[in-house]
Amino acid sequence: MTWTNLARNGRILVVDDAMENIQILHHALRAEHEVLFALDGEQALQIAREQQPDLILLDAVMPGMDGYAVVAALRAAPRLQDIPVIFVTALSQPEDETRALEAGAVDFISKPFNVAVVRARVRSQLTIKRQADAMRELSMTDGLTGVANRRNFNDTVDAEWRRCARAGLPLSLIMIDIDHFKLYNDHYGHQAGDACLQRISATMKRCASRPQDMLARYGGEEFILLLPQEGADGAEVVANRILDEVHKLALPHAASPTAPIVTISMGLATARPPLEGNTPGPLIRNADGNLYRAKQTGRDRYCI
Ligand code: GH3
Ligand code: MG
Ligand code: MG
Ligand code: MG
Repeated sequence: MTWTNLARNGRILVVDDAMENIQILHHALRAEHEVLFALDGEQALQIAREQQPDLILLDAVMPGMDGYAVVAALRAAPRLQDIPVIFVTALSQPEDETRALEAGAVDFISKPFNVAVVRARVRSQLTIKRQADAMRELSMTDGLTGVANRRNFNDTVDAEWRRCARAGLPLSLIMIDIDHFKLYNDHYGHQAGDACLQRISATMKRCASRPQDMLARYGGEEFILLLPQEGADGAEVVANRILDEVHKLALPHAASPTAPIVTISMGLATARPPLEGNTPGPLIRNADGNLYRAKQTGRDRYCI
């Protein structure tokens, strides 16, 4: 099996203060999985943050931060809280197991263990993790266009707002609406309308490609682009790029009074540091108001 296949079968972090225990688990799992290891709790958290394992096998009794403290720290960290943890420990009393499950572990294996049973339990947790990941991805994605959905946008914009506020950085939004899209559907049919939404959103997505940028479908034919750490000038650069690229797409729109091709209108809004208030609500309303002006003043343009 190649390394890529191993990664596909799951990346497992083994945490134990005794190297020989790590070696036993590594030996048991390495044929099917990519195995990382840590010798104490602090190191485990650091590797978990850096490597995002799919599963953690965790010793309970370790000097310093013990397994229970590690689970508690994982459950409290937004980026780590969904990583399942199986305790693998010499402890074997019902109260040890209960305490581990209550702290947030998904399973509890007492030593000495049977290697085949460990492998089977690992596989089963990885399958559950994969399904949960797929569900989460689905719940955050718009089914038609594959871009983020509105709920995902709402969560992300709140988090980015707080991040930019803390860091003293600006945050920009571009609200986007396709021009005369009702006429497009009436003329070409709803299926062609769907295909048009897919083409336009894919094009717009390419225009804002920094990792923190997010394009979301906000409503039917309305999109919103989140540009954290971007000031007004940068947002205008992106808006001009989107206008150009949508023009270049040149999707015919014979029924449009604006142009013979599909066009879009945009409203830009930027919050300059220091970001005030706890929520980006007023900024979204500002972008929406500017989109309205872009529509009123002739469409196929952006307003600031
Ligand atoms: P304006 O230039 O003022 O934005 O005009 P418009 O016709 O685009 O605006 P309006 O809000 O009147 O119409 C939006 C249209 O978008 C109506 C609706 O049928 C269509 N629409 C919304 N969601 C979808 C979708 O998922 N697929 C398709 N094909 N059409 C959609
Ligand atoms: Mg130990
Ligand atoms: Mg429209
Ligand atoms: Mg609309």
